[in-house]
Amino acid sequence: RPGEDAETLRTRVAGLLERSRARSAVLTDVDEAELTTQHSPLMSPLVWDLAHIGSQEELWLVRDVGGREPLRPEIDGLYDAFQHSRSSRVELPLLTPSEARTYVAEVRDKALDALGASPLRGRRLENDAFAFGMIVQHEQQHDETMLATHQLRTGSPLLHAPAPPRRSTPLGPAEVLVPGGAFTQGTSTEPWALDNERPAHVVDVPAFVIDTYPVTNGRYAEFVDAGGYDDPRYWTERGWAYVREAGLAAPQFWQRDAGGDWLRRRFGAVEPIVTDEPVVHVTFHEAQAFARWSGKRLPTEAEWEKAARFDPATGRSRRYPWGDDEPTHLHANLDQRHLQPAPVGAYPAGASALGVHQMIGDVWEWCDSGWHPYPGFEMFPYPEYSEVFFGGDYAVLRGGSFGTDASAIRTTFRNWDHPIRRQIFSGIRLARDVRPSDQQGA
Ligand code: AVJ
Ligand code: FE
Repeated sequence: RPGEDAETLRTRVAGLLERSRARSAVLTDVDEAELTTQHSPLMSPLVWDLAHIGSQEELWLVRDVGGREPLRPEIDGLYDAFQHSRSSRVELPLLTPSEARTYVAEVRDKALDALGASPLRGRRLENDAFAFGMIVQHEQQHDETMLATHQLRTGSPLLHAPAPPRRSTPLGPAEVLVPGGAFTQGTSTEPWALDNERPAHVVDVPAFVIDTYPVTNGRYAEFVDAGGYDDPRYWTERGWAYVREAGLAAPQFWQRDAGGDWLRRRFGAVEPIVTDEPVVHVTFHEAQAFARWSGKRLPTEAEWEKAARFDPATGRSRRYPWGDDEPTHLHANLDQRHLQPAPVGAYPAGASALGVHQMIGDVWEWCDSGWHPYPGFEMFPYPEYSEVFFGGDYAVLRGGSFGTDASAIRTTFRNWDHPIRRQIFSGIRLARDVRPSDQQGA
């Protein structure tokens, strides 16, 4: 933060480290079998995520920044995500749950020593506590991954949270016209932005129209009930081949009750779907097909970011939709506070300057962009965070979900995943080209 002295920064970082660890503790406060079971071949056993969190912290904070001796060099390979696929991790000689807990606590002690001893400037890795910010975000990212594992597990509920806020003000217009012109995408100043968000660069984005709110369950159910999954006209060739082969017929975790109404399983509880809540657990292919059925399309990444942060009054790009201040519970549904998306319109204080709601939090939003570096990209600090994935078979997701921590999301944050993935908290926001009738001030 501007003008923050090293001691204040240290205290803030220590607080964030503690907060991420408290969340990891909640997500792993389950019995041994739950921790060591493979709930899905798409996911690691929870105990792998836990020790992997410690392993990355040891690598970057204890060994690199702290310059200390390795605690457990012999387990580095076990927790290297590139050496072992998620589906194979359950077969490895992993630390037991109690060993993993001891390990992450020992690493944390030494990381806090390193925090106390670091000048938090000088080396690029230490500037503004970047390495610590990266590790806070890394733990929070794995906490979101563990939350997805919890969603995949079957059995009675283990996690509980209060309901999200209801909508208390009338819904606005369904769409927002975003004026054409240059805007600044990405960042060169956000201290904890990861390499793929950098550098700031000016892009010209022609005028387009974006939906004010994410797509709801109610609207998505209309697509399902209209036979959307049985009509190849809505799907790309690839999407159609996949949806047939995988036998998809609705978002993941949806099922019909005896009367034909939609229910959904959420963290072990089966409930009726709420029609005004953002749809979640859809693949990129489903998002695209839904968009085509609606007569619209998905936004590009640049469009999404402009709608989220461009302030037409100043021409500036904001840090968050609502301004430069960090998220509070009034701005966005984040931090695993509610464990479900909030109804559309529930966060009026979080709207962007252009009037687009819930771009941060609730559900990740698929963009019609592949995973590519920005012009001027420089890998930092390791190629396996972003670089090795560039050009692969991925689509970009933006904005974070109810499972994302505030420290790990901002308007510049870029996530990516395979177009067939939907165990993540992925949803949809629609966009479209401008039509002549829009110019009359719609
Ligand atoms: C940026 C969310 C795609 O979870 O695979 C975690 C983040 N990188 N450990 C992921 C990450 C290394 C990454 N995503
Ligand atoms: Fe990781």
